[in-house]
Amino acid sequence: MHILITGAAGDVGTRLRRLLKGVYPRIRVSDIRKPADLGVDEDFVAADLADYGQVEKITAGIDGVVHLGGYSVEGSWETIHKSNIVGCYNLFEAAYRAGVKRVVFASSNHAVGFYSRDQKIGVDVTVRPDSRYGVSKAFGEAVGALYADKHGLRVTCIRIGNVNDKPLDKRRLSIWIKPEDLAQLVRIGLEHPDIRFEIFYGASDNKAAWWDNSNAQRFGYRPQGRSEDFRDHAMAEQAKLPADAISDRFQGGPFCSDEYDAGRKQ
Ligand code: 15L
Repeated sequence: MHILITGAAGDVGTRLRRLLKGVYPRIRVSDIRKPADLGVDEDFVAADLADYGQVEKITAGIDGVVHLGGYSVEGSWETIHKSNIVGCYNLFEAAYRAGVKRVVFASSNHAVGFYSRDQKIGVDVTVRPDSRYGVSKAFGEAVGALYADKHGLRVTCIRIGNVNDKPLDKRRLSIWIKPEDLAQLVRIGLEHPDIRFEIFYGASDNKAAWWDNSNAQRFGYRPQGRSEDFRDHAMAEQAKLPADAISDRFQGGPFCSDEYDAGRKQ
C-alpha cells in the first residue's frame, strides 16, 4: 500500500510520520514547506493544496491518503477558504481521479464545538461548528461523504480532539488523544475492510469524555491513553488560564468565545 500524508510538516504530521514509518514501507510525505526533521529516506514532494495541478502530482500512484494538510486553527475567511475549502476539495477530487482507494480526513472537534459540555454526543449529530475553521472541517466531512457515496472512495473522518503527549488543561481532559491512539484510528481508516464512510472521534480512553466513540470501537479501536492519569497536571495548567464563561460552557472552548457576540443580540 502506497500512502500519502499531506500536512506532513505540522505537529500532527510529524508525529504520524514517525508512528506510521514502520507500518507502511512506502510513504510519500507532502506539505507546502519541507519538514524541518525530514529524513534522508523520506519521499517528500512539496505541494500547495490550493493548486489542483500540484495536488494531482502528489496523489498519482497512491492507494491511501492521510489528509492532514490545511490551516489548523481559526483564521481569516481568505485563509480558511484557500487552505481548507479549495485545498480539501482538490484533495478529494484529485484522489478520486488518480484511483486512490482510501482517504482518512483529519476533521476536528471544532466541527461540533458549539455542543454544550453537559451533553454527550455521538457521530450522528448535526454539525455545530464553532469557527470558520470548524465550518471548513464540516465541509471536508461533507465532501468526503460525497466521494464515498458517489464514487466509492473509502473515507474515514476523524474528529480529532487534541493530540499531545498529555492533556493541556481541563477541556483537554475530555478531548485528549495520545498520538499512538490517533495512529491506531488512522490505520483502521486505511485498512479495515468494512470502511465505506465513517466518522470517528479522535479521543483516547478519557473518563471525562463528551463523545460517544462506539462507532470507532465497532471497528476495533482500543485506545491506550487515559487522560485521567494526567488530571493533576491538566488542572494545574487550567488554574493559570483566565476565566471565560463562554469557553467553559461549550465543548470547543476558546474557539467558541473568540468573536462571540450572540449574548448581546438576545
Ligand atoms: C484543533 O482542531 C486544532 O488543530 C488544534 O491546534 C487544537 O486547537 C485543538 O483543535 C483543540 O481543540 O485543542
